[in-house]
Amino acid sequence: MKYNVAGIELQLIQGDIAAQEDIEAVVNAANAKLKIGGGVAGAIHRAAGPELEEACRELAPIQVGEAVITSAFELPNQYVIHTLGPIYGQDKPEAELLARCYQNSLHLGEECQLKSVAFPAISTGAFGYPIKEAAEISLNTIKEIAGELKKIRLIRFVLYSSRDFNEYKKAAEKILKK
Ligand code: AR6
Repeated sequence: MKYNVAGIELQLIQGDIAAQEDIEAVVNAANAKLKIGGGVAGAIHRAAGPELEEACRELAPIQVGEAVITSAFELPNQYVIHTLGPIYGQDKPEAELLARCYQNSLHLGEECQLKSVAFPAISTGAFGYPIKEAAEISLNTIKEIAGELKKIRLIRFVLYSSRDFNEYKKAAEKILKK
């Protein structure tokens, strides 16, 4: 699925965040220590190789909502942007903290002159954020800041399951087609 948000192409696909060959930076749903972990962080670190954890060491720990950038090593991308999402029901205000992950990741991408960034659905796995709410927050945040982005021309959401992909599609029809 493709949408146009203030001149930026926003794509929704079902797939693996570690297999996005045509994207400059992929976003990692990281843990505070920037260690390997499960889910997205596991897939990204396994594909990038041990040098990624090494590069992360001097940047850790990060705060909820913060984003930092490293090289992507063996991944087919140039960079990994690591962001720490809120744990649902624990880190508050959770909607604002989740929005900050997207804002800070995109602003960092912009500072690094990137044209394309791919996101997973941050916080919706181990951190328990309901996918419908998380989809709406992420798309509304992008809609709000799209006009400030001058370099980034492609934002892709890589959703792991068909259920998550369908939730994103519903949210995008509601938020981006108005
Ligand atoms: N590609 C795209 N999406 C994926 C992939 C993949 N390869 N694998 C899982 N997802 P999670 P969080 C989906 O748990 O909730 C880690 O252990 C998954 O189905 O990766 O922010 C870290 O170390 C879900 O929808 O991230 C942290 O401790 C979404 O990506 C903690 O989990 C996010 O799931 C972070 O939790």
